[in-house]
Amino acid sequence: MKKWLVGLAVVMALLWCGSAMAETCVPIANWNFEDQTEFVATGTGGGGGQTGYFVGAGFSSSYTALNPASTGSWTLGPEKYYTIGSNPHDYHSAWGNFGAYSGSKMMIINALNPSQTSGGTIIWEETVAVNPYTMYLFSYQFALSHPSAPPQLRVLINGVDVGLFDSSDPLLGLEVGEWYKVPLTPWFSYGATQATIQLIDQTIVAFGDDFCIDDIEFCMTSSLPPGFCTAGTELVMGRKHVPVGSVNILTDANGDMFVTYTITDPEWCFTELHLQVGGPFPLTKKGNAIPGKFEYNYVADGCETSHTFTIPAGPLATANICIAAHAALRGPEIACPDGVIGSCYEDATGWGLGTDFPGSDWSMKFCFPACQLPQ
Ligand SMILES: [Ca+2]
Ligand SMILES: [Ca+2]
Repeated sequence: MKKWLVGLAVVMALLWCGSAMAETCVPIANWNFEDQTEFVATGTGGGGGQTGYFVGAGFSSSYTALNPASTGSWTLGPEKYYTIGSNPHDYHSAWGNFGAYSGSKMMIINALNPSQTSGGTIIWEETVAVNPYTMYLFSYQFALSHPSAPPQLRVLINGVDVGLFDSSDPLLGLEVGEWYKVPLTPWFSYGATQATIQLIDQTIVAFGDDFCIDDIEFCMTSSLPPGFCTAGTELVMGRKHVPVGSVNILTDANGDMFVTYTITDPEWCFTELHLQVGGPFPLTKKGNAIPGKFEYNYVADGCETSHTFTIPAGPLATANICIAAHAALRGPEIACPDGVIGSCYEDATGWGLGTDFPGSDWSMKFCFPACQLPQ
């Protein structure tokens, strides 16, 4: 292949990756209500139908669950009830006659009234595993089953309010039975490894406030929210700069910074980390960095492969930032010297790859432009 053709192919590949990345949202969960079929009845509800619980529903709710088999003109008449059914009209004669967004089932809800806020207000709740310092998007399909009091629905993730959907917005002009995809709500996980997602109604009236949801989705995306930015470098070992992992820096919209060390070489881990963000860097008279005097320090529980430091926002966030990231590395087990009892390992020094301090050792710092923070 001619050289310029190769070049063109590379450029095309990069462009392709760029556009694909921008739209990537890898589903980690999709709740379409198709699998929740088995219902265990434990009582009789205020509308005459059976109440109880769904087996393996995969979510929880503070609302009373109605048996989908308990169809009738008013079985979902009592407030703070829900079922998983195929048509809201099957459970309330005043509700719209329409089908699920996906498949044949949806969550059909008669939201709570003002006297029912005790015992929880959660319509739907689920906890899923997430990756730390990763962006997620949450969304769901919504349809009114009665025209009165279109609800305002709020999403909480790990107890934090992440978004409000107002189905009464006249610009939407939603009609009964019209499915609408609620705009994607971005959520950043920070250090969390789990996300507890809660959907609540905050309209809280008896007449109306009746609706259905389907295809709840929560997915991971490579995009970052506005005001966030990232930087990073390799974590290298020894004077020969052998790569063993990475040092990644994430700055959020508040200017808080998260510095994550990750070891990717399976033979190595770290026992201690020392981090200095911004100068002045503690140096010997000869100009070598003194990691033991850095501002941020971490002693591993034995030997670890990942750790994140949280650096609160400060004046640093307005300029170029320099970071010195040191790691005490431990490698493969080796024979112990005579007289030493126990386990012995190869050890080495690691630094975030950058430019050398003036001294003769190979201690380094690396610099990157600060985020442009919103004013
Ligand atoms: Ca469905
Ligand atoms: Ca109602």
